[in-house]
Order: sequence, then C-alpha cells, then structure tokens
Amino acid sequence: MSVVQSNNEWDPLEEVIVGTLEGAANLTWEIGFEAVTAVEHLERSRSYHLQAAGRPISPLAVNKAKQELDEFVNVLKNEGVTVRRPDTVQHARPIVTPNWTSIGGNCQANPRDVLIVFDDEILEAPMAWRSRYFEFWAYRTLVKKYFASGARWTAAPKPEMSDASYDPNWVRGESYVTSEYEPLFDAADIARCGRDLFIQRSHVTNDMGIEWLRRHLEPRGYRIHRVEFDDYRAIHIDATFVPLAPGKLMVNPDRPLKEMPEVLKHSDWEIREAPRSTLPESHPWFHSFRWLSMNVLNVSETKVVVEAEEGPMQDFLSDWGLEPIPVAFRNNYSFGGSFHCATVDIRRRGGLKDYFS
Ligand code: ABU
Repeated sequence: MSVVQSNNEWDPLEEVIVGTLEGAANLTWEIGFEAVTAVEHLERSRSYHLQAAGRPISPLAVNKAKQELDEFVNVLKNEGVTVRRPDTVQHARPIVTPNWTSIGGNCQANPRDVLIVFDDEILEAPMAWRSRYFEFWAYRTLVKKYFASGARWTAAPKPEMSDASYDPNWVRGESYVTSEYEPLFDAADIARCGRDLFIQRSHVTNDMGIEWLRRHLEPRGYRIHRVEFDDYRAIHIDATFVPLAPGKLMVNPDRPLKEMPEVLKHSDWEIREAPRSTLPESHPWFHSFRWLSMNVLNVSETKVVVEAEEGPMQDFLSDWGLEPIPVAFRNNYSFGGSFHCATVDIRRRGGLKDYFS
C-alpha cells in the first residue's frame, strides 16, 4: 500500500515532512518577491536583498530557529507522527537556465509550498519565483521512496519563468504579478477539504495554474473552487482561509473573500474570524508576518499545533472545541512560514470524502 495518503487538513496525522534550515540563502530580489513584500518594507527589503542575495544565512541567525524546529519535531514525534526531513541543498549558488539567471536559491524551510498530496498522489508544484526553481530537488530522495511504496508521482509542467511569465505593469492591489503565459502555482495556495479543493488566485498562482489543476483532478472526482481575497500581497492560502475540521473554517478578518464560493454559501460550515496576533509591531517583519498566527498544523481533528505566544489563538481554538498544542516558533518566521508552511502531510488516516453535501 502507498505510504502517501492524505485528503484534508485535519485527519489524524501519521507521516509528515518537516523542512530544514540547512543550506538556506538570502533571497534574490525579483519581481515576484517584490509583489508580496509589504509596502512598509519595500525600500528596506529591496536594498537588503540586492546586497545580500545568494549569500548563506549566517549560522548565528539560524540557531534559535533551529532549536524551535527541533522542538517542533519532538512534539510531532511525541504525538506518534513519523517525521521525515528533506536532503540538504546549498542554495547559496546561482541558478542558470537558457533564459535567465538568479543570483541564488531560497531554502527548504517550507515544503508545503512545493509539494501537495491528493489521496495517493504526491504532486510537485511548478512554483513561480526563479529563486525557487529547483526547490523540489531536496525532496526527491523521499519522493522516490514514496513512489517505490506505490504512490503516484506527478510533476506539474516545469515553467519557463521567462520575462513573459510576469506582468511588469502589475498594479499593487489591482492585478497580479504573474501573467497567463504558462501554468504557475505554489502548492500552498490550495486548501484541501476532501473532494473540494479551494485554490487561491495569488501572485504565485495564476488562472492557467488553477485550470491545469482542474483538468488534472476533476476527472478523479475532485471539485475545484477558485477563490480570491482582498489582499494586495496575496501569497498562499494558509494564513487566510484555514479549514480546521469538518464544518469549521477559520478566516482572516483583514483579507475578506472577494466572492463566497457557492459550495460554502449552501453549506452548514461555520466560519469564524481568527483573532489578531500578539506579535509585537517591533518584530522586524511584523507587516509581513502578523498573520502567521493562523498558520497552524492539525495533528488531528481536535489537536492543533499553535505558536506558544499566541494566547488569543489558543483561546479561540479551545472555545471552538479544539485542543491547542503550544510550540515556540517565531524565530522561524524569517524563513517565511510557521507550522503549516514548515510541513507537508504525507499520510493522514481516513479516506477521500465529501464534506459539503
Ligand atoms: N505561507 C505564508 C503565508 C503568509 C501570509 O499569508 O501572510
């Protein structure tokens, strides 16, 4: 039987890949990165990344984050979850293709962006940033093992990421930086609720990417719901629209849905707005990361890993009948994500079901 088997965000977690901070590099400044940078940070971020791009992140800066990540892994193991780790890839080296060059890569901290599981299939996303072009490499040792166990293995079309893939005239808050030249998506723009998949149009997921997923998955009985939010930095659905359990959807009060999907309009799902984060404004990346408090990881329908200092989120989960498992993780935010981003679930116990009928 395939080791790979997962259909939603909440069934009991049995096996997971947790990212690693080894080999991380300072991101290269590119148009896709600029589009998701908070306006308040634009100048500072641009000048920092223009000079630091492609250089390794110093071990000193990584140490505290590593300690948190190790503790997170221990917590998952104590919950009975099998934890796998990617290979180390050195991202502090240029990426060269026939069309373009990136000074460096990124990191392996966020497997959720790269891989997604639909039942017994593991799928590699095309991605949308040049610095992330080869991020899938670090997972290939694991993916080949999963394939050997009987999993289906699919890679979405590898994009060109040529200049035509981006709209140089994109307008902040009005349009997206990714054009419709070719299918692009990050796996973290998909929220899985059994046969119903919610996919965000964002700066890293275009309509051709959503259409590719539709044609790939609908013949197998999935229903694709395209969603859009009022969010000028839209990237990844997992701090915006978070299904916690059957009938329980947590949403971001600062990022309302532009249009309620029909399937939700006609369902008995309860939708609650997440509480605001306790992250202090003095946190260096406050404007980018204030909603990572929502980036929680279910180990089951009732147990959820949540950041240790997010008291209001812990209370919110308890009030809704869920048990929070607090784990410190804020030093990992500098790598772009929290618990959901830092993982990709490989196996959750339970089958492919309908939750909206
Ligand atoms: N996957 C990270 C999402 C961060 C955010 O939406 O703010």
